[in-house]
Amino acid sequence: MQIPVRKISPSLMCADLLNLKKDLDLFIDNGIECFHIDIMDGHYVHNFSLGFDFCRAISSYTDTAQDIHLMIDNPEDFVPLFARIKGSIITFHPEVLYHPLRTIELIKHHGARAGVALNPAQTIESLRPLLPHVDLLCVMTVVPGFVSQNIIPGGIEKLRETVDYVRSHGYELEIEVDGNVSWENLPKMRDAGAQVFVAGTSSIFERGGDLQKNIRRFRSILKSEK
Ligand code: S6P
Ligand code: MG
Repeated sequence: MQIPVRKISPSLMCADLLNLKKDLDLFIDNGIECFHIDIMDGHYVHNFSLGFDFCRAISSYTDTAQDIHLMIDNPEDFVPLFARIKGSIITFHPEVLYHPLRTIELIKHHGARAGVALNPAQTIESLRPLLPHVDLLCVMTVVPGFVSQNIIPGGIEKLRETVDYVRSHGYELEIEVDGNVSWENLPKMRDAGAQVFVAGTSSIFERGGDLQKNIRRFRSILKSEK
């Protein structure tokens, strides 16, 4: 199987919303592959972030794919809404559902690609029945809900073991890593075999940083080999 190119997925929750257009233009000019959009409901996680109107506004401005991360209860209720975003991949947390396979089907039925997230408290084996049916596995290396957290203890090892498990079983899906993808952790996450990297406050959007320089720096780390 050919491993796809490594992708940057900037977490727009971490962007300066008062300067969003400037940042979007920079990302688009740099050929960014997708935008990571965190959706929270105040129930599944104790926070609120972005919403459907935000996705729609981005979609009216650019065709860049949206990597929509639903950290919400009852994700199936909102699939038809988010699937309206062209080129979207919709990732949900399967532990909130009795019948996650139905939600995967629903996402596909509405024309989007489907992803599932692996919580720090879950093992990859628990998601095994879902893996043949999804396009993306999002490995969380922080507990979902907030930006600027430290990686969970053993996060890199868990990512590596997860990648090895998925590849050794031959599942053809992209593996994303989300949470504290920092300058320090990024090379280790790359070497562990992740393919899509959620870039937030600990790298691309670091406080006082230069976004253009940070995009180049991120890319050059992704292009280097082990
Ligand atoms: C966390 C969320 C993530 C964050 C990302 C922020 O609940 O799902 O996508 O936006 O982790 O990046 P950083 O570098 O601040 O951890
Ligand atoms: Mg996320």
